[in-house]
Amino acid sequence: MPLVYRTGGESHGPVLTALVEGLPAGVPVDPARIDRELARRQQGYGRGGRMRIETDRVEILAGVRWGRTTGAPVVLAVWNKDWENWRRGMSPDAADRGAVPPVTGVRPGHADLPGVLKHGLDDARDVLERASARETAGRVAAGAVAKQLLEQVGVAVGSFVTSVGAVDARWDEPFPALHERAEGARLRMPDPEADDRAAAAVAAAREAGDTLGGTFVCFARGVPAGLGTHTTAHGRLDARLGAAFFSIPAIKGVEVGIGFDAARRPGSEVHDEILPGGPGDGRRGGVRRATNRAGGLEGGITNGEDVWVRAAMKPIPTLMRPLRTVDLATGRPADASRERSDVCAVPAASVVGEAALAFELARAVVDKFGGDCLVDLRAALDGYLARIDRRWDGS
Ligand code: EPS
Repeated sequence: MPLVYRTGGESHGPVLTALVEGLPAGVPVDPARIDRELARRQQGYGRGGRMRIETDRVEILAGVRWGRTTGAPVVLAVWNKDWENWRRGMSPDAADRGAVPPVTGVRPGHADLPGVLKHGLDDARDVLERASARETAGRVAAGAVAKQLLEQVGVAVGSFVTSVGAVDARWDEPFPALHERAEGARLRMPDPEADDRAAAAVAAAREAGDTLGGTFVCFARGVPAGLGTHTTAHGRLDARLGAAFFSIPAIKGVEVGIGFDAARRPGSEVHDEILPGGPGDGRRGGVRRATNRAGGLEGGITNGEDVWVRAAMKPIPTLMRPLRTVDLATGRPADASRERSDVCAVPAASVVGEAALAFELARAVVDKFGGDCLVDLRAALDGYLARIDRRWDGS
């Protein structure tokens, strides 16, 4: 059974949910670990007032007993505190219709306009409540469970921010060190000087009623060679990662490894030379690479190097100094609607990206090594690693 997740819930509804299906039985699930990921998603300089209202915590409703998965679907809930202020505005009861005014100043860059056109609506709130990146709390909860599965097979996931607006960070060290430094930074930048300049840029954008996007890197270490496949279009792991990252709200670009930069260089400066390996290189099939520009993927298959993806987030479309739009109700020129929002959510997006990467890798692990129970999965992994590591000794 494939590992999949689905989310439900609105930004100002009672709850955000995630249902994770296809997890092997026996995976340790610690709710405190999920809460830690939810808290990381709430951080970052430039978040709006909502993050002061919410303290996201998971409630596990199904599929986990005495700290371990049972093999049944895992159902996760993150309750919205702000729901108290929206009981009638977001009520399912027809009697509450009209309790809050409709949103008609559709925002350029948001799902507002295409959403109302597509679904035949006249209030953009019916769209924005679901399009809101608040939904990513559910994804991060699901990703936190995937991370706990990955940990059981020796895979760790991290991230850091590489740019905010026009401010670029330096990131020329091993990924784990960059991740560690990002954890303490205001904008998850591993370069303290750039982090300061980025914070100043966010403050200036706020002052100007504007917003800022940026780029971030997500990586996974300890990934065994052989996840994904070259044999089908949909099974190529880079295709799956691309879809997963593009599904994060506001993501407009995704690169695997050096991505677009590879197109500018000759092959000799792109491809990662294969060298004899040493102790600890078993997950790479007993070899190692001189570089990792491919982002750990060749032919849609992991090669045992760190898998790394870089994504570009556009600036959030809710501007306090609004852009021009056409009012849905009148058809007349108007200012785009304004509501409480973030000036910059790139640090949060990088945490959401970790969840996306973790989930796709967990899915690929379950695809390859089996999803009924963790004991069988690990036995299959161990047997496989022994085989790829033994290739050179003739056995
Ligand atoms: C978000 C919660 C939202 C926004 C943001 C992400 O809270 P509210 O809309 O109540 O202020 O801060 O949503 C958007 C950027 C958006 O475009 O909708 C969250 O929990 O991440």
